[in-house]
Order: sequence, then C-alpha cells, then structure tokens
Amino acid sequence: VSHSRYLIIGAGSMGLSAAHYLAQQTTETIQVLDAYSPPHDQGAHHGETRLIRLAYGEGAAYVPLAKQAWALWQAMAQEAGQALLMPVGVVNCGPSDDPFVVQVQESADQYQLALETLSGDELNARYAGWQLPAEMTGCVESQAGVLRIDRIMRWLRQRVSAQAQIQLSTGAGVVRLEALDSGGVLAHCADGRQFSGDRVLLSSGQSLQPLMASVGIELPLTRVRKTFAWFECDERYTPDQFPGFSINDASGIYYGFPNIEGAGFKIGRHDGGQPLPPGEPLRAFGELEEDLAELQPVLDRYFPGVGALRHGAVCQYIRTPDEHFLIDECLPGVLVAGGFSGHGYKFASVLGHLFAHWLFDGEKSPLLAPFSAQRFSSPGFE
Ligand code: PYC
Repeated sequence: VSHSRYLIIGAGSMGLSAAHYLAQQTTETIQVLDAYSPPHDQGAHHGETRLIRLAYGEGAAYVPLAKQAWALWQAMAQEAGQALLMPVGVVNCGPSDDPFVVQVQESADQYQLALETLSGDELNARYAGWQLPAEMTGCVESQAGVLRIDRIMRWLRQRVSAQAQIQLSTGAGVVRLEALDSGGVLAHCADGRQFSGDRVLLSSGQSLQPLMASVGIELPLTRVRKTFAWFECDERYTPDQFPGFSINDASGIYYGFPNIEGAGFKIGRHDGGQPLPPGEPLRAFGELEEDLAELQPVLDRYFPGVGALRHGAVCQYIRTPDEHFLIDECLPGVLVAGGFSGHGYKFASVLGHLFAHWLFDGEKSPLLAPFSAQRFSSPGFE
C-alpha cells in the first residue's frame, strides 16, 4: 500500500485545482489518482469552453463563490501567461417570469452586480446575432464570460506534473474504498494498486456514487448523457460582437458560446439527456436522432446567422436531485465533491482553493454549507 497524508481521487477540474492549491500550503506528498490521463473526455472537463456567470439563476448562494472564482481564474491566467478567461459577457434569456431569469436579477440586486435587463427588441438591437421575440427578456452581465478550459486543464496538468511533491498516478481507476479507523480511506484500484490517505478528496465524477456505496453510503447521484455541437456561423458571432448565453424556452434550456478562434458557434442543451449507469460508455454524438434534432429548432428560432453542423460531442452530467452541488465530509477525513449537475466547472478555481484549505487545516468554508448531504434527508437547499 502506498500511503500519503493527502490523497485526491479524481484528477479532473476539481481534483487538479485542489492539488495545485494544496501544494502551495504543504510540503508533504500529495497523491493524486485518475482512471485516465487528464485532460481527457471521460469526465467533465472537455469541450474547449465553459461559461462563467456571477448573477446566478441557480441561487444567490453561488454568487460569493462565483466572485472568488473569477478573481482566482484571473490570477491563474496571469501566472500561466495565457488568456484563460474571456470577459465577453453572458446573456441569460427567457420569459420575464421564468424563475431562472428572475433569480439572475435577484442575485444581481442582492450582490450589487452590474446587470442590464433588456427586452427582446433591445437585445436584438444590441447584438445582430440574436433574434429574440420581443416579449422575452435578456439579462446582460458584462462581468461574465467564457473560460478556455482546454488551456486551463493543460496548464493545471503541467503544473501538477512539474511539482515533485505531487504524485499523479494515471490509469489508476479506483474500484473500491475501505474506511480507515483512524480517518481517511484505503483505495483499491482495478489493476491491484492500493493507496491510502488520511485527508482525502473524492472528486471522481461518475465513480463517486459506486465508491461511496462501497463504504455503505448511498448518495443520490444520477448520470445523464448530454450532447453539444459546433455550427458554421457568420461574422455576427465573433466574441467581440456576441456573448456567451443561456436561453430557457418552452422547448428546453440551452447554453452557448461565440465563435472562438474559428471553432464555430457552440450550443448544448442543459436539461433533458439520457440517464445511464456509471461505467456505461456514452453513445457518440449523432447515434440518437434527437442529438441534432433538439438543437436545430432553437438555432432556427433565435440565431439567424448560424448554419450547418460542423461536429458534435457527448459528455455527462452527474446530477443531484435538486441540481445543487454535493460537497460534504461524508466520512472522517474524506471530503466528497460531486453532483455538479452541469454547472460546476466555473467554480473549479475557488472550490479547489477551498478544498485545499479543508484538506490542510480541516476548516470547511461556510460558503460550502449549502451543499451538505444532509439536505437530502431533511430540509432543502438554502
Ligand atoms: O453553468 O453556465 C453553465 C453551463 C454552461 C454549460 C453547461 N453549464
């Protein structure tokens, strides 16, 4: 058994970020395990881009985290000497009484975030690429934008690999945990390797649920196949003229990105998707008829300068029942972080930072309180 004080299981966005920040606090060995070799497309950190928005339709409890996340991404970009964050703005669109749109405005009011609420006509006048019905609303947040997650993940991997104190073991797919009496866990890998740690971050995405079940803790997580795709588009969608966006309409919830460095106009659907168990391979984009069919009407309705499909991709969401995160010390010395429900990546900087503090000094930030596992057995998300 290879033992270290710090063990991080899952080297995706959260795990690599936590390792990066933890190495700034301790000189002890940090063992990091991943079933693959990050960055890869088996987790939740591929697809080139993610939105970062501060006025938060999912709830005002996320705003302080989003503000810190923004500042940490900026600092990381400076350290990396790369443009990791594109402050192109984000517009959240929907009917004016849509709960998500209302919560975007309320969270902005509560935290004095700059937000402009425009009618469909006003939005169309501002952005030639939008064709929003007059009666719909668009909330424009200028301090928001796009994270270049391809660059971020490559940089984090490089940083982590360059630090002698961090041991990153790839191809280390953990299949079973044993809780240790002294705190922490013993992790059994599929290839027979064993790793133990006293202070453990379990950030392993789809394997979180089966791994916790192996120590008798059932987490209410479900796995859902999702698709997204890039399309041809005209000059109206360059990042200097078109922001990131979300739109809720009667057909579903969609999100998207401007045409960054000629990659094309990217759009995906946030709700819906096909449930499947952990471990089952995802069917490739286009294998299901709805993969393209659910996007095309949205493109036709709202985006006059978007054309033919270039290519699509698949990913997975690991969802909680209320689609809020699950972050808790579920066993002594074991911090479980998952159930990001398709809106977690933007927080990977601040969450990695907070997880590193928790691993190092045992202090769980009050900002993480709303995400405890207890809410699934008693009161709700606050
Ligand atoms: O949280 O903004 C978001 C997001 C975009 C795509 C999926 N989630």
